[in-house]
Amino acid sequence: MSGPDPVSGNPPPTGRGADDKQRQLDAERVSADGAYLTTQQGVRVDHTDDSLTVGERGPTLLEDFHAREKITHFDHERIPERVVHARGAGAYGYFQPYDGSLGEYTAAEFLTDPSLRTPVFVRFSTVAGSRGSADTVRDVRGFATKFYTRQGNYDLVGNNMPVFFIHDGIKFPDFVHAVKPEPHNEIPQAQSAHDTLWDFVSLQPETMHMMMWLMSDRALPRSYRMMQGFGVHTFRLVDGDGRGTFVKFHWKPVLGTHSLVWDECQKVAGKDPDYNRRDLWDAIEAGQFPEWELGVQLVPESAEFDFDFDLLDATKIIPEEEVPVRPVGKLVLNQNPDNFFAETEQVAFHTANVVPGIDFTNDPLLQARNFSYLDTQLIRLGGPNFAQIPVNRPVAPVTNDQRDGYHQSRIHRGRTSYTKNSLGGGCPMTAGADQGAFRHYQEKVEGHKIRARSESFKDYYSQATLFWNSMSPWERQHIIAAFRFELGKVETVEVRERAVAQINHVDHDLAVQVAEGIGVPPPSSEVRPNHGRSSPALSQANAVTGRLETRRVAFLVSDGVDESAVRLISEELRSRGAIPELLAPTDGSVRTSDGGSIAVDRALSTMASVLYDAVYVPSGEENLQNLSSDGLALHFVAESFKHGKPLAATGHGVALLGRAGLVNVRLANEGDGAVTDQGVVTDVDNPSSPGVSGHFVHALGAHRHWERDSDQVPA
Ligand code: HDE
Repeated sequence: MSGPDPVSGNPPPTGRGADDKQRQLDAERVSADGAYLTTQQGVRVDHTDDSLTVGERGPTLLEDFHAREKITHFDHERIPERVVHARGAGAYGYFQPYDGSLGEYTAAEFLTDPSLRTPVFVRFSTVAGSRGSADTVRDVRGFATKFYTRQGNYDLVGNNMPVFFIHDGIKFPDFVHAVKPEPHNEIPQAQSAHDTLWDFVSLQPETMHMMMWLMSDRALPRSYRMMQGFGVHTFRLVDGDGRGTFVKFHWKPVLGTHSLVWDECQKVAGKDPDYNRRDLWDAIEAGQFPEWELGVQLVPESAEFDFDFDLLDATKIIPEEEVPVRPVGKLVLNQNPDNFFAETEQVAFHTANVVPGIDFTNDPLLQARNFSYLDTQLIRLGGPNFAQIPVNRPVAPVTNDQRDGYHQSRIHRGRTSYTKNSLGGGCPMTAGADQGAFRHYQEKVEGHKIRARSESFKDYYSQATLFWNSMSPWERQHIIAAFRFELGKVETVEVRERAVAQINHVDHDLAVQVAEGIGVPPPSSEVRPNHGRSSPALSQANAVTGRLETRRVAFLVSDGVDESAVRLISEELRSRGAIPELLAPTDGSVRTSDGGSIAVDRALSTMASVLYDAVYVPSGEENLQNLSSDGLALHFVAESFKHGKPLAATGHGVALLGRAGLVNVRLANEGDGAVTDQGVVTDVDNPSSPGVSGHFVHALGAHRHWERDSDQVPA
């Protein structure tokens, strides 16, 4: 791609060399196309399969520099994985503000100049699992963005939940030790459902708000592209005159916020452990670029104490109904990395990477993070020069007197590496605010040195109750089921009981239902009356957008399928950006009812319903006979139904839904045209029913259909 946009002057949106960062990376990108195999010293190699030995059966010689170098390099290929957020996936893109309106609050150019497209790298992650763990575990997701701004790198290192488990970073090692696999046997991997986590939780009531989020569907995102992001802490915007405004950052996905169900997640973890990683990669490769809107909640400093919680407490949200989220710009991810290790593994985010116009608050969790990230990266990336790794390098010029150390790759010229100097002409010079220097926000603070937490942090339950009150009926059912699952895996009865006692502070009815599911005595009475307040913005039921882009729809086909039905529905879905795939008992092609043939995308045995958003069974008498005797096809339909997914069937295909054991749902009969009930769309009379495609599109746009009562469906 080349040439700026003639109207905006912006670089083209995607492709090599598309922006300052990509141009910088291009200089580092290498390829083996047409090249000879060489040693690290550039010497060409003629043979790399046999070591240099004495005779054909003799010992290997020490002088075989090629073999030694090859093996030695291999021996050193691993670096420590991240102590948390070890498993992740990343992509490049850009951020662009909508207008200059934030200029009133911040000097940060990338947030206020609508003509600027700032290059970014974003890494999504799970928290507890190790690098090779599955994507679809119950966990928080990291959402870390590095903005390569012209004023230096700014990192917004957020999560997909707006609160955190603890108030103060000093407890972070305790929390992480509790949630990670237990130390004696390193079990369980990437799971919170075990004794040590719940032991910790039951003894640290400040975790309860976050535990509500963790037990909700937010912990099971359908896609990284369909989850919100949050900066979590209250940060500070600072204008050109040094005036501050409190700010909370939000990312809202354009495709809506959607989740999987727990049973599905567990199955996906086996069928495709790379589910979320693959989804991100495939969408970008297909040109369906993920997008989020950046929003801010702004609070004037004069209003710092107007809330019934402390703005410095990261276990609290500012309800959107109290302070609306103001949309300020768009994030687009449009390029996959070339090399996972070089880019996604070596990227180093740090909350203290700020640019003029953005500053910290005294949130004790944030303060600890400002220490931790650089510290951990010194060991993870092997020394103090990791900012020179291509993915980490700013596009802003870097000049300072920091020298030497492992992996120094720059050649600093000149005699001086100190400030002040005269021999180097006084360079590099310090800048004033007029030359774009970062000036720390001048906050007046005073107090005694103490180890104590302010009383204003100590309401542990009100917002946990707010979250519970804001959930739709189906979201509540999922939360109850999650608590029952997690605590049902806890072996120590006292820990189960203590956890239920904590839940009783959130809501009595919830605690009773959890207790009944895990065989401990339900709490006899309410300890805190439910305040009855709710925040509709917290419910995912209110985050449905009706958009179909990138939704995967399985078509169950076999010999004798009605081709016109397949074509009609697949064209309708494709026109809306969804992805139809034909699954058949074997790969290759199937014979159609009119004697033609259509290509199959995948064999049924290589896929599963849990890897699709919806399923369609087309007409064809022989197709129905084939699929009715195929356990995989019947299971596919039943499982899709159980997981609330939209289903469609036309002509003979409708009978397959009945045979798969769908219950409490109305299927079309002879003579009643297109019928839709609880996201199941059928038409017996018209194999290529336009009515079906319209209803199906609608059902798919709703994501899932939780109104179904499908507990009896065996899948
Ligand atoms: Fe992190 N966190 N964290 N964290 N965190 C790390 O940094 C830490 C916290 C988050 O994709 C580590 O380079 C402390 C909150 C993300 O590379 C480490 C505390 C939030 C990522 C670290 C927190 C996060 C990390 C591990 C409590 C959401 C992955 C390796 C004070 C707002 C970034 C590394 C990536 C990674 C420390 C709490 C988000 C050890 C001490 C709150 C998204 O430095």
